[in-house]
Order: sequence, then structure tokens, then C-alpha cells
Amino acid sequence: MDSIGPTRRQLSGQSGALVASAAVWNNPLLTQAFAAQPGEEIIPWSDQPSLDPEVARGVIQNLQRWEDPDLLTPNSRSFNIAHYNRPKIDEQDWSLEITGLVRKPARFRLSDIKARPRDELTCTLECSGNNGRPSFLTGIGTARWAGTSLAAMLREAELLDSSIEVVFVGADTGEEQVREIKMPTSFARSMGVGDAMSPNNLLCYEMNGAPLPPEHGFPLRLIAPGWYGIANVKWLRRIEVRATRLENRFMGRDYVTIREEKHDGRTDWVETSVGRAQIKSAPARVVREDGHYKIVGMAWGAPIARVEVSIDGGLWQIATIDPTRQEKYAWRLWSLDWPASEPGEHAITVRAIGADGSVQPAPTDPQIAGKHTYWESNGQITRHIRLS
Ligand SMILES: Nc1nc2c(c(=O)[nH]1)N[C@H]1C(S)=C(S)[C@@H](COP(=O)(O)O)O[C@H]1N2
Ligand SMILES: [Mo]
Repeated sequence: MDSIGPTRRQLSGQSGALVASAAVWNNPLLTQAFAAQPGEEIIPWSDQPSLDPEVARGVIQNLQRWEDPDLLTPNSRSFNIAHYNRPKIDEQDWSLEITGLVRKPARFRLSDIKARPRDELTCTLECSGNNGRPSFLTGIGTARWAGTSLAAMLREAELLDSSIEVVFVGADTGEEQVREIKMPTSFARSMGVGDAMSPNNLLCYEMNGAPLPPEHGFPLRLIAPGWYGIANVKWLRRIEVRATRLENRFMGRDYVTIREEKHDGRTDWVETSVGRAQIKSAPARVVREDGHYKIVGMAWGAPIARVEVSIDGGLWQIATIDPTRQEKYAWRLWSLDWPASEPGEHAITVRAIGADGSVQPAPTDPQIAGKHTYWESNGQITRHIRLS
């Protein structure tokens, strides 16, 4: 488990009710290691995005201030996204079907799934639209998920040799139109058989120790570590193995990154399905304590080797990464002391460097500069702040 100590803020009474028992301090779900400390003053960013952006109205709910993310995001502070409706499912009426190109199709009640071997994993989930729009900045959170192995269930179902695709179908429905055809449709995303069989994928019924909240997919959702949020299908009702690729709105139309690429001296416009998470970091807040400043932020999307900060376009300085959190799919906390800060406007840019040497791209990198859609915007983020 993640062991996170108490914070001075909690000890000082902000969450006075929690000070009751020592056990609380050992419960990572209740401790906010990343919350502001007493004596620290958070300096507000001068570029503040809306927490209720027009473009996302109805689709994205519960966006939080980015200044105080926690190492584990409490369920009450976790953003949620629904492209169609948010079904309220009664456990009695629900089952999960595994069907299609399998030798042994099966149907499971929630109790059947809970009776299977239990697995837990801390995983950061980022919406692929996060930061792609100036107004959408906090579509990310980290939770401790519990469920059972997807791969084990697929193995038991015995996939036929012709299978290439595993489709995850949700209970939420909406209407789509392609050319002149209007159709009622269910939310669905898919993975190739190889990706679906990854031992990391969990069918989850718990989020931070609580039953999966309705808006996060009760009774069962897929958690696919290493993928953008869209792959993590909520309100799962069917898993279907197929011999053809799914090319619906969420695989092949809307959730498509369009990018200009240079090949052999000519430009090709390339459309790719939103896929795996990518290395990323962002400054979360600047705090002042005893007259000096500290920049604190998060890094995620790939195993992180280093985080670097550039202030006002200056040299990259190496931030200190919090060593207490080493889980592969959970974000890392970092901080940098900022001693010589002049009054006035400042720009703070961060980049993460992965264990594999990959660098979070600059806005001028062809990966970012050539991109015409807002999805998969993992370019370096610059925030602005005014010091007095
Ligand atoms: N069934 C279903 N699953 C879904 C979605 C949806 O609209 N329907 N939205 C996806 C998107 S775009 C994201 S970013 C994540 C968000 O997960 P959360 O709502 O638990 O935060 O759920 C994904 N799973
Ligand atoms: Mo998303």
C-alpha cells in the first residue's frame, strides 16, 4: 500500500474531525500528503481556467482546482465524464456478458466477479482532452482501484484463433449520426487482443475503498493502466471478442488525433485513434513560506526519471521528486525551491523526462506543433503568476 504520513494542515485542525485516531494517519485514503501546509500561502495563478467550461457542460462534472490535487484523489473530488447519459444501475438488474469469438461465453453477476481473485492498483486517469483546450485543465485524478483481472476472465472464455479485438460496451446510450444514418448506440471502446490481455487491466468494483460510485461506472468498469481515460469503460455490460476492428465515434471518429507529419520531405496529414497515455507534467501551485517561494506539481503518463522547471524561459532546473510514491501508474509529486523571485509577472514551464529518456515535448516540437486536434495534448505547460 501507499504509505503517506499526516500533513501539518490536518494536524492543525483543517480536518479536525480526522485527528481522532492514529489509524487515520496510516490510512492513505484519508491523508492528503499534497495539501497546503499551514504557514504556506498559495499564490493564485494569473491564468485561471474555468472549472465549468462551456465546451464541457454536462459532459464533464466535478472539475477541481488544480492548486491542490492529492496523491490520491478522494472520490468526492474526482472529475467524471459521460458522453451520453449517466445510468443508475441496480445491482440486481445487472450482469456482465462475455461473448463473441470465445469457446465459453459466460455471464457474471457482481457477486461472481467479487468472488474472483482480488487485485488492487493505484492508477492516475487522465482525460485525453485535458489541457487541449485552454479552459480544461484538471481532467485528471488518481485513485486506488480494486477489482479482478480481465486477462484471467478472457483466458477462461477461450478466445478463438480468429479473434483480434476485444470490445467493451457500456450501459450508457446516445444517438450518433454517420452520413444520413442516425442510430441509437451504446458507449464502446476496444483494444486489440494483445493489449486486452495485459495483466494490468482490471475490472473494477471499488474506488478508494468504496463501492464504485455511480458516476464512475457502478457496478463495474475497466481500468486500463497506461491508457488515456477514454479506454476505461464505465458501466460495463458486455465484453465482446470480434474478428473486426471497432471504428465507432470513440475509436475512429471523434477521438481521433489529426497531425501533420513530415515524411520524405512531404507533409502527410495522419489520423490516429486516441490511445496510450503519454509522459506529462504540470506545475500545480506556487506557495510562499517565510518569504521564499516553492513550486509544486505532478508528473505522470510514463515512469518518470526527472522533472525540470524553467522560470521565465531560463535554464532547466531539476526538481525534487517525492520518493514516497513509486507506483508505476500513479502520478509523482515534485517540488522546486524558488529563492530569488522578483516581484512582477513570471512564467513557469515544466517538463518531465521518462525513464526511457523520452522528453515531454515543447510546444514547438512537431508532435505538438503539427497537431490540429486537442486530444493527447501532452506538450509542456506554462503557467503565469504575479508576485508582489
Ligand atoms: N461508459 C462510458 N465510459 C467512459 C466514458 C463514457 O462516456 N461512458 N467516458 C470516458 C472518458 S472520456 C474518460 S476521461 C473517463 C473518465 O473517468 P471518470 O468519469 O471515472 O473520471 O471515463 C471514460 N469511460
Ligand atoms: Mo476523456
